[in-house]
Amino acid sequence: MKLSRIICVTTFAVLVSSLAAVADPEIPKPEIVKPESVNEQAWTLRWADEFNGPAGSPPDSRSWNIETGGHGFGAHELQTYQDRPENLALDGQGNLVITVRLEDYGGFTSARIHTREKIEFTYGAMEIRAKLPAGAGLGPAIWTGGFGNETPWPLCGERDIVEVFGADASRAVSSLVGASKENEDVMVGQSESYVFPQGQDVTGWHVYRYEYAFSLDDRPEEMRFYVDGQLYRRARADWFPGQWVFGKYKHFLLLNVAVGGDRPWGSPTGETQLPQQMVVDYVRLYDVAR
Ligand SMILES: [Ca+2]
Repeated sequence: MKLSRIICVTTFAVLVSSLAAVADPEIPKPEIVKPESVNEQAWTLRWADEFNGPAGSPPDSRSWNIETGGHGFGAHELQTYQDRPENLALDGQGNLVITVRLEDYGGFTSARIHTREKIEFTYGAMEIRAKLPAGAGLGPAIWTGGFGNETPWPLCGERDIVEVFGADASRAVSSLVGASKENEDVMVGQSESYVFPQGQDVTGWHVYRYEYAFSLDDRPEEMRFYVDGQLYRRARADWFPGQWVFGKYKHFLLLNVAVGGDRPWGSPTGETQLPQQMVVDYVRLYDVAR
């Protein structure tokens, strides 16, 4: 589809993407090995949504809030979030589907849902099985935030369990976002990528898992990120360039597909295929024992 009217935004997005993954070379990088402290028996299922329900129905309102509107989130994002089945619905086969569309009037529509004040957590694990869209300007995200409660972003922290940066379907990107140690209004982010094996990419079914475990004996608290059971990232306060605020504030889960804006996924181009879908088989939240 021809999207020439918005291509002028591209240079802006490229500039921002170069700032997106701020990694301090002085911070030691951990070895990627399964830590001894992981005790699979310590995780207990607290909540899950398997997305079983009639085709066309919305996600369960006992767990989910549907956010609508098109205000750009302070970054000139292009999509208008909708609550209609064309953008957000169960498929009747056990999946939640978010569909991003280019409408006849020239605007993009999509959906964004979250569990604020319904399902909240600090420590624990989140596991999601999903297929994600990819394409220039598309920013599918499965993430947690604490904003809208008492503490503003970025001080409340943000954990991007998986995002896709536009057309790069070969990588699943996780990011931790917090505030600078010097200024709580300044955002500091740290991103790492899982690179899929040959022949796979984010558009296929994959299991994304995030764990946040308490400190144990002499080991500090730690986060771990997995794709299809492969541990590819560990994160600790000592390795994070900003304030490590993640144990302080309640977070909720968000699922959305953004389009464009001053973001690492860039802007849509003539190559961007639409409509596309984020399909989620399940989300499962586990508590961890101290
Ligand atoms: Ca399911």
